[in-house]
Amino acid sequence: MSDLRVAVLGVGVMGADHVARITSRISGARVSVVSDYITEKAEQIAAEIPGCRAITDPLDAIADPAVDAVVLATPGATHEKQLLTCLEHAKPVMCEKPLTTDVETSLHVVKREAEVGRKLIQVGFMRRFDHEYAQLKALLDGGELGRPLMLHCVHRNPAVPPNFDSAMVVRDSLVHEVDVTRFLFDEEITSIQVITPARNPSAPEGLTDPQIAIMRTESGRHVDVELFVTTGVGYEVRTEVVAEKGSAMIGLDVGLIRKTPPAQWGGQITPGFRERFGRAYDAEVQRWVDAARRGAQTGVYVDGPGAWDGYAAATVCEAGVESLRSGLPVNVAMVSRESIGVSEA
Ligand code: ISE
Repeated sequence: MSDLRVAVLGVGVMGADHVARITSRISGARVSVVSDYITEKAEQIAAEIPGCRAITDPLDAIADPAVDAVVLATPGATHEKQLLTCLEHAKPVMCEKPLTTDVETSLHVVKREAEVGRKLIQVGFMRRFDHEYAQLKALLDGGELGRPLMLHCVHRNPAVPPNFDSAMVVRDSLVHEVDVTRFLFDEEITSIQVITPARNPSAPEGLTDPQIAIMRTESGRHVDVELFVTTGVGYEVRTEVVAEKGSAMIGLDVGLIRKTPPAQWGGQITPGFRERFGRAYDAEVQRWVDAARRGAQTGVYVDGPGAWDGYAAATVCEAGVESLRSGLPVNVAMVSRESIGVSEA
């Protein structure tokens, strides 16, 4: 089978990482096209990869005959059009979260994919590919802990880019715990409340940080998440499930522990999400490449969260942003899969 020829759209931090990953660590794929609104950046990257070209217009890049599949690492606001173009050309696409930036456009994409009749869209919720989350999921599914009841999460970033606003804490950071909740518990989130404790005086002006999100699922399970994106310390993502017959926690970041004079004890904290989830991104992209290559035989071009999961996350985040403004619990409004003809598989 020949290599999957991939167009990477958006070669900022995540896109450039994906180019490097596909070029050096992923088997069965190569980058044939790159595109970025900063043309020189795309041209510079293309020049370093044999057989790769830069194409300025992302929609032209998708349509190009030298492209079999697409990775979207462009800003969220451009995703809808790019995803619809991928569907129009029946090209498998791995889309960095968010699917789109609001519920209406996410639902439109889900419906369009259902009309096309092929699962072509995978959404980059990379935590599902992390070995610790996979272990936790297997433990819960194995039943040893009995019925899971609660999820306590911590999501701390050392810092965020200057454009990061209070709603992005929900849409960009909490969105991962939204997906983790749906992944671990296999059910939808029905309500969310975002409360705002005393503000970190070191947070940039206008950024409400920290925030606490409280969510409830269909069967009444409780989820709480501490979101603190300006700690100045390191990247800390912890997840603890409390179940009927015990509890389990991941994300303790216990690497090497050093004991040094005078009477000191300590180790290191992972600096950022690219380091913490680097192996998960590799696994995510490898599995997507394998599924896209097999797609013509199987009819399924993805292996992981799809457009429906992107839509579900968008509905919870929209309710979360509303709650952030009012301080009150907000019910999540989702259409049912059946009503729009979306199958489970
Ligand atoms: C960032 O966009 C990510 O996706 C990271 O995983 C998350 O931890 C961070 O808060 C987001 O800003």
